[in-house]
Amino acid sequence: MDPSEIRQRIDRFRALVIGRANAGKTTMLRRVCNTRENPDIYNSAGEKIDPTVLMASRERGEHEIENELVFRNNPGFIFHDSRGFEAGGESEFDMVKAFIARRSKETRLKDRLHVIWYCIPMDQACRSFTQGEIKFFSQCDTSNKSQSSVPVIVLFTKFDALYDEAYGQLRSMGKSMEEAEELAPKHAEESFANGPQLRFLYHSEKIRHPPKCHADLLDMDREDADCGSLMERTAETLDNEVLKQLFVSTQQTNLEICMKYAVQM
Ligand SMILES: Nc1nc2c(ncn2[C@@H]2O[C@H](COP(=O)(O)OP(=O)(O)OP(=O)(O)O)[C@@H](O)[C@H]2O)c(=O)[nH]1
Ligand SMILES: [Mg+2]
Repeated sequence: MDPSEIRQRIDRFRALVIGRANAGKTTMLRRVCNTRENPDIYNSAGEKIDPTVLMASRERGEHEIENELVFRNNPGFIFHDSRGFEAGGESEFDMVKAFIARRSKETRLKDRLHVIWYCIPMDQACRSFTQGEIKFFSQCDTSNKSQSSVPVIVLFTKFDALYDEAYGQLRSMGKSMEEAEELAPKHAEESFANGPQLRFLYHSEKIRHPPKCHADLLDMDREDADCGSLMERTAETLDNEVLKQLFVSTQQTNLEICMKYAVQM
């Protein structure tokens, strides 16, 4: 079946992006849709929202998870955006949980939530998980017995901050600037792979609902940045062939993914 036909039939691929303020959510979505523009925003009734009205409500700390964000450059995606729920954000947490529960039960595939991208930034001095993040992975069960579960993928955003740190460490170990620059990515990736974040996420008793997988995202603020790992991980986690094809159809520019998942339907 032709991808445009699939899109017409079941519409668009719906992703929920969660992450604390400044985690790099919007920047990542722009990269995914290959644009510098801001998304158009629609309320749950499908009416377009005036960005200045939205700005004012955001300044008041309101963040409407029901709103649908669509980038003109790639209308194959519908995004929902949540700033997470830091200490004390009980009602925000309940709202997100209710949204996921409802959207995962939608009978029509086009209304259903297809994936959750949970952004955890790596540019902060203290890289432990926040209370909000721990709460999500210990209390939010995104599986739904009667339908497919909604896969959660953790995105370690601003991963370049770890490269910078590794560079500093290598320099203090006596490496030249050139050597340190060359070795920094591998050094950062190895330290991270054996570090406390992944151990906690996948092996801590506190984490009852670990993510399906994770991806590292770096330099998303640069136009030539590569978000292929996010696309690959997402395609891999979708267990429904129709959905997988829909996702692939949003990736017209990503030839590698299109070829890998080009299945005869
Ligand atoms: N170094 C680096 N900076 C990044 C990266 N991604 C985003 N940033 C920067 O991080 C800042 C915040 O990015 P946003 O995309 O606005 O973050 P957000 O999560 O949407 O923030 P809110 O909408 O306020 O919740 C911006 O200054 C970006 O340029 C990255 O991969 N590396
Ligand atoms: Mg944002």
